[in-house]
Formats: sequence, C-alpha cells, structure tokens
Amino acid sequence: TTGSSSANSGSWTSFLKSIASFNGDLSSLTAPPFILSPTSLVEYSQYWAEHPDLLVAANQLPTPEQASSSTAEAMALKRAIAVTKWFISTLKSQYCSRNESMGSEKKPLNPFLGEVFVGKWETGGDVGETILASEQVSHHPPVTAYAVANGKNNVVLQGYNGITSSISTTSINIKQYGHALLNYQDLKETYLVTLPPLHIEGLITAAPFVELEGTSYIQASNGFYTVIEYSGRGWVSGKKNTFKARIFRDQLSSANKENASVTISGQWSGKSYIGKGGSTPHSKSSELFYDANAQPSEHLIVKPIEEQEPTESRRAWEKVAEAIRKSDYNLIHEEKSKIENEQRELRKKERETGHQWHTRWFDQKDYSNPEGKTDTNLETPDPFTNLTNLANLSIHNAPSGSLKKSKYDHGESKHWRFNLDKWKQDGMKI
Ligand code: 0T9
Repeated sequence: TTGSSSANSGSWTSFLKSIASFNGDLSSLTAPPFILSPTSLVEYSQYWAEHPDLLVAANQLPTPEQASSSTAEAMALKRAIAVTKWFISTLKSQYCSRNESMGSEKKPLNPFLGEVFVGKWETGGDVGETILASEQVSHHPPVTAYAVANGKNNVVLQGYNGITSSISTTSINIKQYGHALLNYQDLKETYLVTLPPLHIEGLITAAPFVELEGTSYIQASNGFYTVIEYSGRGWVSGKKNTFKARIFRDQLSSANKENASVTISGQWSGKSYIGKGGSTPHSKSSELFYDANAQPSEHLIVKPIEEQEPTESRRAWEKVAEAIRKSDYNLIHEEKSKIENEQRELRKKERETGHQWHTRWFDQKDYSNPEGKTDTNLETPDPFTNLTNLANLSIHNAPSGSLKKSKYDHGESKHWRFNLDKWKQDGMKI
C-alpha cells in the first residue's frame, strides 16, 4: 500500500532519488506537495508541554523539608520518576503528532532566522498558566531555541535543538544536537535531558514515520540518573515505539543494571509499566506507569494571525501554508521565494551596514571558558557543567547524549540559553 495516491505520480520516486544524492541538508530538498507540512519547525517546541500537569508534577510532591529525613531519599526518587513520566509523555507529541493529524510524517517549513512562535496553555487547578517562547536562533544550520515556563509552580524548561542527517538504503538517520534543562526553582533542583537519535522509515511506501533509537539520559542535580533505551519494530523486539527506562541513584551505579531503583518498560506511544529494581516489569503483574492514549494532549493557545507580529511563524508563513493546503505547487514556490528573497535582502543589508543579526530571547553561552561570566542565566551558579559531570556527558557541541571521552567529545561548547530579562523587556510575562 502507498501512503498517498500522489505517490503513484512519480514525484515521490524522483524525490527519493534526490534524497539518495543529497548534500546533508534535508531542508534544501524540494519535496512533492503532498508530503509538505504547513507548519514550521519553530512550532515543534510546543511538544515539550502538551501535558502541563506532568511538567510541574515534581513540584507538587512533598519537598525534602516536608518529608522526614528517612524519606527524603524516597521523595527524591519519586521526583525523578515524575520527571521521567513527563519526558515519556512528550514523545508521542514530538514524534507521532504529524502522523495523527496528517496521516504521515511531513516535511516541516524551514524556519527563517528570527522567526518566533509564542503561545500559552491555560491549565486549571494548581497547574496554572504555562507559556512558550520559541525562536529560530540559527538558519545555517537550522537551530531552534525555546523556553517553557510555569509561573504558579516556578518551573522553567529551556533548551535548543538542531539535527544532522544521513541516508541509508531504507531510512533517513537523524542525530539530534542540543539538550533541555528543566529547573524547579522552589525545589532548587535541575534536570538535564538529552535528545535521542531517530530515523525515518516508510520512505518506499511514501508513508514516512519516525522511530526512536539509541539512548537518552535525564540527570538530576540530586544525583538520580535515568537511562532510556529505545527500539522499534525490528527483528529483536516485536513492537514499535518501545523503550526501557532505568532510574539509578547515580551515574556510577548504572554500571550494573541490577542496581536500578526502578525499571519502566513499554511503548512511549502506548502503555508502559513500572517495577522496582532492575528487572523488566511485565504488563500482567506490574503497575501501569503511563498510557499515552489515555491522556489527550493539551494544545497551546496562539493569538489570532491578525494580532501577530510579522516574524511570528503562522503570520509569516500564512500564504505558503495556504498554498500547501491547496496543493498548489506553483503558488507554494512563489510564496516561499518571497520569504527567501526577503531574508537574503536582510542579510545583505546587515553585511553592508555592519549591523549583525541579534537573537531576541536567547543567548549563546560558551562553556569552554568556565571563568567567563554570564548574566543571562536563570540559575546561578549555572547547573549545566555540574550536570554533565554527574552524568559523564560531553559538554561540547556533540550529538546529544555523547559521553565524555567518546569520539565526539571535542570542539566548541556553545549552548543556547533563555534570557529571562530580554523576555520581560519585551513586555512578556511568565
Ligand atoms: C525537534 C522532532 C525534530 C525537531 C524534527 C527530522 C525532521 C526534522 C526535525 C527532531 C523536535 O523536538 C522533535 C521531531 C521530528 C523531526 C522531523 C521528522 C522529519 O522527517 C524531519 C525531516 C527534516 C524531514 O522532513 C525529512 C523529509 C521527509 C522525507 C520526511 C517526511
């Protein structure tokens, strides 16, 4: 079966051929209209918080002060489990939502430099409002930075991501760059989250979809360390979107799987189960950990296009999106060219006048100079270096989740950070 009747037209076949000989930048490929998404990649940051209740859950558990000293340890584990549950809950949104809304993975619009996407979730009860600030901080290569903040619970998630890709016979392989930092200000606790590699399957049948692979890590400032291993519907395991997560007291104890405090196993797009210790829990005898299909995602609220600024994603791409919805190939090309030419003009002007482009809400911080001062961080001292040390993770601009002393552990160490002052100076709130 083919994913679309358009796939029979030959345009998909020629697209596959162009993939096979591509130069590494997926965004530069001209894809047939039926595989184009009317949504820009700068919007994908919203997937981090489609379950705002789970994002703030760790803050709503008893604090170490509230718990007696004998249970402080148990409470810290509970928080690490809560953060792991939040992270697992983001995956269906991040990697399945295009399939659900549009029938397959689609090629997103490639954000222009300075493109922004803002919105909010208005959750009731003790969760309260959560805001999203997403900004395209680099165009070559594409990098998106974001912050998600909940004022009622003093929770801030910030991060950035970019990709590199390569082609194999049946799939496109993607490495993610960047990470997320989740800070619970009341708890004085921060979690470093790394991003897993992925690949795109279903190319032959013109019905592409994402599968995760490899490992991602969550390192807590209190020491707890989560290792999440992904696999798909291969020859080893039977099911798609499978993961196994183990939470350890610290990175050192993870050397032996038997040391795990808890093990969680199942599908991130479906049900997963949790059990004590290092052995794999089974669905029949174990406690349900998370059911992705029982928790509908909460979509953020975005201003109507008429009220948006010219650099806001949905306003800037409105005409392109319309052309994509109509599958009007010439119009898509025409409207896209307008944006591209405008961007070229802007860059040319900047070169001529010597005025460089400045990012709006994010700054790049260089971690290769530990003495270097920064006034742009929410937390002082900056927890990132400490968390990478605890987790034995590279501090460099390596593929996300690269370990210290691995072959990628070298080069620059520049990471994008949210600048709350700049956000507030823009009249924005949290
Ligand atoms: C960060 C996420 C990322 C972005 C997307 C690879 C991909 C662009 C990057 C990594 C988010 O937090 C999570 C989810 C999906 C990722 C996208 C899936 C995808 O296919 C695209 C690439 C650029 C393509 O569009 C390839 C072209 C086409 C053949 C696929 C339909």
